[in-house]
Amino acid sequence: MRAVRLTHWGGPPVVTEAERPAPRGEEVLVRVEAAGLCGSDLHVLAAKPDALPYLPPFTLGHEVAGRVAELGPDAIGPRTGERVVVYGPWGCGRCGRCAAGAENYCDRRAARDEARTGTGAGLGRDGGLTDFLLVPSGRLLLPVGDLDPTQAAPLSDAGLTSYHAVTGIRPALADAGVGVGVGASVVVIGIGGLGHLAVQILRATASAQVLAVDIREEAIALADECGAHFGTVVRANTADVLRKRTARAGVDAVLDFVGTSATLRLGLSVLRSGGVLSLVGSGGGELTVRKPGALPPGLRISLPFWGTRPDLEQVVALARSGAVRVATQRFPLSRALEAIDTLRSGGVRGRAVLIPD
Ligand code: FEH
Ligand code: ZN
Ligand code: ZN
Repeated sequence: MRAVRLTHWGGPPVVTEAERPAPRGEEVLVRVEAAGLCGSDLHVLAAKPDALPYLPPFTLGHEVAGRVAELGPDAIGPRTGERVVVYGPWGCGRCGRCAAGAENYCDRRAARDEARTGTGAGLGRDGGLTDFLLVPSGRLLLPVGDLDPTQAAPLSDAGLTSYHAVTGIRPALADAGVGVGVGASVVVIGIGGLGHLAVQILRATASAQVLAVDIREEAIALADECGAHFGTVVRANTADVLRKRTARAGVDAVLDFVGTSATLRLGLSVLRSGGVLSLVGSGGGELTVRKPGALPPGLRISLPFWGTRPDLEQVVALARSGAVRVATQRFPLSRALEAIDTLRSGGVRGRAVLIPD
């Protein structure tokens, strides 16, 4: 089978021939039908030696959907032939967080990082840019019924991360409704693979006004298609424009899917007191947290990471209901290297999805 692998730190992705794995014990073999590309794949490819707790070589791809092809003798969960999406954060499976389905916040993560055994498919363990993916346990598989696999795969990362981030700002949206009855407002910064899904998830699960911001006109057009109430490319007066849309002292929550110092500054400049800033994007931006200082009183800052299995069940249900639709740009697996270059150059609209051809 083919596999797009990171063979050594700083090396280019390489398409190699690999043995089809044979599942043992609880393991489950999934025939990959679709695998999304993520900005984090680019971070993995660009990482300096020892920057990440992984040991190359391994196959890339942590956003995977397919059909169960073969079960280990002790496998639990979905049966052969079922279409599934792979829950990407592979925790220890036994701590309190994992037992609650929050393997993204596994209590043993530090020890597992220390061991450099990898934290999931394509993240130190062999991932889904291949024909067959070996998954440690059926607990990491979620049936998706007849959902198109090119829709299902991006839900396991872009959709799940966006849904989890929206869950984290719900308290601020609930607080917003107290008093004069003017609805809540949320600014979504960065309408890419995650941001366009966050707009849809907000429209499907909250009554808040959704204000979209990006540097690209085509991204604002996508936000509009996804149901944003308002969208603007970033300009010098963007903070004023956004504040004026809220009919009050500012917005209740900001979802920053870019995460640079500039987007963090913009987000902070439009938040009202007691608002929530959710830093999702890995842009490396910084902000100074100090009292006394310039931050809004009562500011709540959240750094959500990926999502829980219950979150994944919810976002898959939204997709199956038609409330969430992923904008995808499809590539055959044989053109994986081209897809990675297209993502790196900012040329992907929505989410890039690779399909074994
Ligand atoms: C995964 C692993 C490490 C960093 C970031 C990520 C995200 O892409 C998961 O959504
Ligand atoms: Zn990712
Ligand atoms: Zn755990």
